[in-house]
Amino acid sequence: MKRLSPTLFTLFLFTMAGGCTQAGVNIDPEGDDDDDVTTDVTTDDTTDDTTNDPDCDASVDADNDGLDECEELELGTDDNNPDSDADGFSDSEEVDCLTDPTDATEVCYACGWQHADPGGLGPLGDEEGDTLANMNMIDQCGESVSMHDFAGAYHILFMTTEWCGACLSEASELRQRTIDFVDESGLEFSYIIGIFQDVQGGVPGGHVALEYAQAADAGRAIPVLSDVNEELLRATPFNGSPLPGKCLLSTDMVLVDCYTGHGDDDAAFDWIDDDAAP
Ligand SMILES: [Ca+2]
Ligand SMILES: [Ca+2]
Ligand SMILES: [Ca+2]
Ligand SMILES: [Ca+2]
Repeated sequence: MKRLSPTLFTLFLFTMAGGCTQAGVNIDPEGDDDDDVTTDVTTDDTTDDTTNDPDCDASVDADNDGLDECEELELGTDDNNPDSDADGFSDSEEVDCLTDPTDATEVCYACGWQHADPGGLGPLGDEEGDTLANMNMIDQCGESVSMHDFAGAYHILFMTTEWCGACLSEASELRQRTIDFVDESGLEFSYIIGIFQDVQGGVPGGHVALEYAQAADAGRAIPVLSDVNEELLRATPFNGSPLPGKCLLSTDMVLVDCYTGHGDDDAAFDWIDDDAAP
């Protein structure tokens, strides 16, 4: 069940309402001898046409950023600049990753995760039925990631240490398990690997996430997060043993079911299928 992002939803409504693609039917509705159709092509004539606004052309993408003139008008972006706020991410990349393409302080995650936190998730807690705390951990791209940005999709949080060899063997299967379940169900799902101890049993540094992602062949298909602030065990019913710990997360980041040990997680996948069924 994929949700339309607020921006895309706005665009969707905008498009359904006819957008701004129609040339004016009545070229001079005010009777002021002002030929709106021709003057509005280059000026934002907000006091004149509001319903038949010819200020944009949905067939034109002059800056080749993947957004047409009308989408850019709606978003407030520059249709002659592929990166309107000059933050290094194109206007359409920012639409896809749910950041503001007109605000340079909002940028996409380097690993490509969406900023999907709807805000206000809760009530927070560490027991089943509670909403998982909005922890910050370091991902395999070296960036701090807020947990609630993974809202909107289903997840299984796979909690392990760097030193657990059997856990790494299972972690190496998680990318394929994710692909298989997504293909079969059509749902948005991913494992999230959370590492709460390094190879010496200490607090993991941020670099551990990248090393573990490489060892587990996770690429950027699965978030691999280093629990640099020691929050993970406090945020879930899992006390660190036996390994690995797992928590099924709903699309609202609720801790649905937490359990331990190796396995194929079929019960969790069945729950997701049932939850998503109409
Ligand atoms: Ca464009
Ligand atoms: Ca643009
Ligand atoms: Ca940008
Ligand atoms: Ca931005």
